[in-house]
Amino acid sequence: MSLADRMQYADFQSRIMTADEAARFVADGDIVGMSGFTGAGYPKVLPTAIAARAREEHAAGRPFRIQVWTGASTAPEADGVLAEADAVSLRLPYNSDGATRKKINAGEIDYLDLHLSHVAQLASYGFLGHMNVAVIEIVGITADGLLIPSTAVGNNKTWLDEADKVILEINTRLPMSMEGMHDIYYGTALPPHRLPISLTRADNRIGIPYLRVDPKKVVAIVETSHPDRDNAFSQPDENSRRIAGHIIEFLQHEIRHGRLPARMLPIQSGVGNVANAVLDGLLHGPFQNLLGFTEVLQDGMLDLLRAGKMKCASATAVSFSRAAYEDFEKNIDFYRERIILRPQEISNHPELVRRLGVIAMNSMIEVDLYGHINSTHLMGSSMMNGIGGSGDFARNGYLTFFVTPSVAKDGKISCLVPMCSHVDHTEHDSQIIVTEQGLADLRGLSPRRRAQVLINQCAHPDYRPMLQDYFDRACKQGAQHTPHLLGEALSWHQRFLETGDMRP
Ligand code: 0RQ
Repeated sequence: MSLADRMQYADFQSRIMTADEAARFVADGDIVGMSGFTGAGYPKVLPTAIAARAREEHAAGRPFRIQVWTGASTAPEADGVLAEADAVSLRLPYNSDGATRKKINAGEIDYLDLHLSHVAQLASYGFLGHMNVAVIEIVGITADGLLIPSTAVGNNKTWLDEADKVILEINTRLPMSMEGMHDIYYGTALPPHRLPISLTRADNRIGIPYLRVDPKKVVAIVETSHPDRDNAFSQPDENSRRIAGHIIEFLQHEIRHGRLPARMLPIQSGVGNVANAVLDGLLHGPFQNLLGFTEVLQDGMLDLLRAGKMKCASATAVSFSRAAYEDFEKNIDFYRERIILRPQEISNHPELVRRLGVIAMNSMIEVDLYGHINSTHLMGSSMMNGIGGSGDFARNGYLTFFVTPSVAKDGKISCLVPMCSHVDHTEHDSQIIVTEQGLADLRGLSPRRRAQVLINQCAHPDYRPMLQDYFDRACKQGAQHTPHLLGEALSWHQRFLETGDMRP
């Protein structure tokens, strides 16, 4: 379908222009809110045009750097091109782009790593500064001037409300027939006027299928026809399959003991290969009529929907491999009935996650003997991606799983360590830890008991004696409630930095 067919609001005709022309509306120092969430729905051509603009300004000896706020991660053609042009001064709230990560870790880009459910309200409260421009990908505009969202909703509603100027990228490659899949909730007034959110099931709709924009703010409309990034997955490996097996066995055990309803509760699944393997495990597991209440809908959830094992999935974005995207597009009428894409302040809303009783499953980098979780930093200081939605779901879920292979880098790193080198989720928020070795159910356990269960169930055999030795000595040497040897607690990380291996 051509741009003319997708742009049915006559008033905007005169605002159609090239990306280079539209980039002129962005100035040095601006706060720019972009669409995009886990490699979907990000602007495809404006970032390159803004990057070119930055290079031009730099060559003329003038400064040009902007703040880039998104929903979550984008792609090399958004984050990557801007970082490479030194066009970004600050980035929030989540990033997985390599070029941007490098600059964040070098201290060249300021990075705010935020809970994804918090971002829209922090922006509306005015805590982060005033947004100058929003650059939002959509698939079309109705005759009434309503915007049909694309493959990610993220923070688009808030960016459109908050920004002074709006640039719309209409993506002619994505299906217009996504119309009706989205549920945009406009009930989040500022406190003290905020009301309870009337969503009582993961498959409820409580909003409208369109984004609103004040037509006076729209300064440019640009066409693009690039697909979303290919979010390819590797086939589940042996470790991922074992982790998935432990989780499914545990869920069945909980149902047998009456602690989990037999019809199950809505499922949240984080990003990455392990998370996808767990979904693959559910595909072959015994559960029927599942609901998804998650932030990103990956290939694995699409498989569950297609197989009829999952009735409906609520998320803020899809993040598919090329093959899964093709299936999504071909069977869009089927999926439109079964997928609901919402703003991330709703998909990840802590009160909804708690009330709906979501089963949260997220990957981590490391866990320590007492159940503190590091989701974001390698060896204490190097930022990997960000906390994303893991805290929104883990803190509030009915059951909270954190998963990881027991070792990384061919066994040179233990993912169960005496003390985490960085903490994103504390012992108060973690419940069930799973590695390929086994599952540690930490519910109801005091710190010392947690440590022993984690060593027994989750440690890799190469590291189990080292962990036991540390814990035994910590318990003897003047230990109190949470036994530690402070001089040694981070020595495994230090050894890795010095020798390339945590083992002596
Ligand atoms: O390094 O890429 O150099 O090989 O970390 O590890 O095992 O491939 O794990 O892709 O599932 O990502 C936590 C990063 C896991 C991700 C994290 C090294 C390892 C490898 C990646 P290489 P894997 P995954 C929903 C929820 C936070 C946000 C979140 C993440 C690389 O899941 O970003 O949960 N989560 N959001 O070798 C040093 C360790 C290590 C280690 C692994 N202990 N020390 N390096 N690695 N363990 C989504 C959103 O919120 C948007």
